[in-house]
Amino acid sequence: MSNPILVTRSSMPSLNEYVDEIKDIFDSHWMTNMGVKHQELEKKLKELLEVEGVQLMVNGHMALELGIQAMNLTGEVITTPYTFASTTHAIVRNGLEPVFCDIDPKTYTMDVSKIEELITDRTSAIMPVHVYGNICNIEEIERIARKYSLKVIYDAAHTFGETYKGKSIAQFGDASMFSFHATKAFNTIEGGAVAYHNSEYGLDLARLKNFGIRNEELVDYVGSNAKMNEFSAAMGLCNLRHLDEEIEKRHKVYDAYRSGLAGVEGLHIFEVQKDVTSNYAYFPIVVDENVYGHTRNELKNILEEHGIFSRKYFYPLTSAFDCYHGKYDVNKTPIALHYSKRVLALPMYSDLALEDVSKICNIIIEFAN
Ligand code: T4K
Repeated sequence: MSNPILVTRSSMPSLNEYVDEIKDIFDSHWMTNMGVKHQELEKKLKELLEVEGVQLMVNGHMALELGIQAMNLTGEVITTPYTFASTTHAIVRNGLEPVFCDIDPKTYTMDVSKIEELITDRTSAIMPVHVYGNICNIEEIERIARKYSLKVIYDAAHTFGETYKGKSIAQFGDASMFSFHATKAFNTIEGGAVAYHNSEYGLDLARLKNFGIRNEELVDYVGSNAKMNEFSAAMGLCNLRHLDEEIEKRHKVYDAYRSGLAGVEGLHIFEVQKDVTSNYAYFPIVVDENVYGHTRNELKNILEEHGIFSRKYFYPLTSAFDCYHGKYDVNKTPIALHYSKRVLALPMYSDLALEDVSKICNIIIEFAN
């Protein structure tokens, strides 16, 4: 293969479409601070996500940090270690204690049967993650949250555009955070959002992303600066026009992988869950080395020798990060630990040629014992 194939490749509109979209920014010289592009994108996302409100942010991580801050949480937050650094860091950077729940071996989202045993009188919220395109057991999380009066904020970084039982994924929980990073199925270059149902909460978020400023003379929150700029919002407006097409192309890549890898013993592929419309954000496989004949790391290396760059999303568990100095015991989440050592995200993006998918599949098949 001549050109390397990376784990993903940003989707972009045509240059002309983007230039058209940013022309009025050059006319007005209004580049940030909730300008017209920002307002228009928020309005469009609110409609698409079918929620009371959406606050755009500079990235998904700040959306998560401020989403938590606006909830005035205290003590402990039950979450998952099987995620990107952002989820756990957002809890810790809010002065809260993450309490790690193990994952479900089918979806790699939080194992809801293990949540209640982790609840203490210090627990204030649950922060589950919809992993890849797999969504959490929403009904059970809602039941538990109601029973113990806990807030629920979903890390929905991977699931923009998905629906569950015909409803937008953003309708569940008190709030959901989405990432619009360059590597996501929908991107604003860098960007993110919090979607919510309570307008008071939305007002707090709007202030928090703008230094806590209420008006010219009143600053009554210790806020941050997390405003999305107009060029990012313009990219979002362009990409939103192509969202359906983007997901459809990813769907074709997903189908090509599925048929290409069907029957390879020792590899697990995720099926789209019942009642879910997927955005096909990632294509993870799970390698059982005893059956496949090679470890996940060996497979990653052989792919690299062919110029194909996969990623270990998610390894290591966030609870094992050096910055936490061994504070959390990874053995308390054995299922998450097990799969973090075996999962490999293969290249996935809308422009990935189907013949490249078949080459990748053939390398994986030939490498199997
Ligand atoms: N929660 C969860 C569950 C998340 O997965 C994430 C982000 C967040 C929260 C936080 O959201 P943000 O604050 O990021 O909005 C990438 C992304 O940077 C990150 O957004 C994402 N999750 C994570 C799963 O993946 P890296 O370190 O793997 O990215 P990087 O730079 O290695 O890029 C991967 C590939 O993407 C490259 O090999 C090529 C391609 N690429 C990359 C960039 C930057 C492009 O085609 N264009 C680009 O501009 O983290």
